[in-house]
Amino acid sequence: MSDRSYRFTHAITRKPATSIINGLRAVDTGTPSLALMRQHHADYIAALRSTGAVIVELDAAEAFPDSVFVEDTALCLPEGAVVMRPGAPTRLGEAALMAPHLQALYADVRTISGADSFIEAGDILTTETEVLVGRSARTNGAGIAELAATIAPWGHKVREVFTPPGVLHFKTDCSLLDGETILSTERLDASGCFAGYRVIHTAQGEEACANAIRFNDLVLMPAGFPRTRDKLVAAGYHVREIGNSECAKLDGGMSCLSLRFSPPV
Ligand code: CIR
Repeated sequence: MSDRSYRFTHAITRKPATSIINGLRAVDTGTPSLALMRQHHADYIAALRSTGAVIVELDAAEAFPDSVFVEDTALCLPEGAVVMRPGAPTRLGEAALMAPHLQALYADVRTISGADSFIEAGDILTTETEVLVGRSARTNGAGIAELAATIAPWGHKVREVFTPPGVLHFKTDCSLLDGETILSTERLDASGCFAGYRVIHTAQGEEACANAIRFNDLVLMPAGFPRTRDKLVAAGYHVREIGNSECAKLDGGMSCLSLRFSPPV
């Protein structure tokens, strides 16, 4: 089996803006500390870089409070990139801001452009064999259909799945660990969407750590979830825990903070 769904030569990140205190959140659990978030962000970038990848660090974009969560702006595949059309009105402009950085690395950059199409890449999980897209409050049927038509010529199959009610994004509740293994909350796995994959469940009460990333040899997961960490270590993964207390106040996790890809050489 190939490993292009988790081996990457590049990542793009964006520095947190001071306006992050106005970022979107489902429940207000307090104002994030920018200083601590910057420290966590630096640890995150250092972990990505330690795998040998090139990390592009973009300047903060003050006009967009949630712009540190770059993942939602694009889907990066081996053949090309697709600029998303975020369903959160305050985030719509973030996608266009990302486009030139993708065009610098990819010859083929497409854009979701239908007036009725909405899609955020936090709802997209790319495995070795398919692209799963969760319909959510941010991602609708028109967005999924437009993405499917856009990437079909590159040989990618989209499968529509559901994001559990009250959960921000599909990947809030799951992550790819390797070509055949998914980390998932029990509530998401219960929907049957991972039939055919090996699934490792987050420990009871630790659902908030389901948003992890496999990046080359590392699995980056939020710090503070010891039972799930121990399960991943026991399964043979090289786990790196990263502080996520401040991004968590804005419903953000490990995947949201980067675009991960290997542009065609
Ligand atoms: C939002 O609500 O859009 C941000 N506060 C959090 C985005 C997290 N992104 C992600 O899960 N991919």
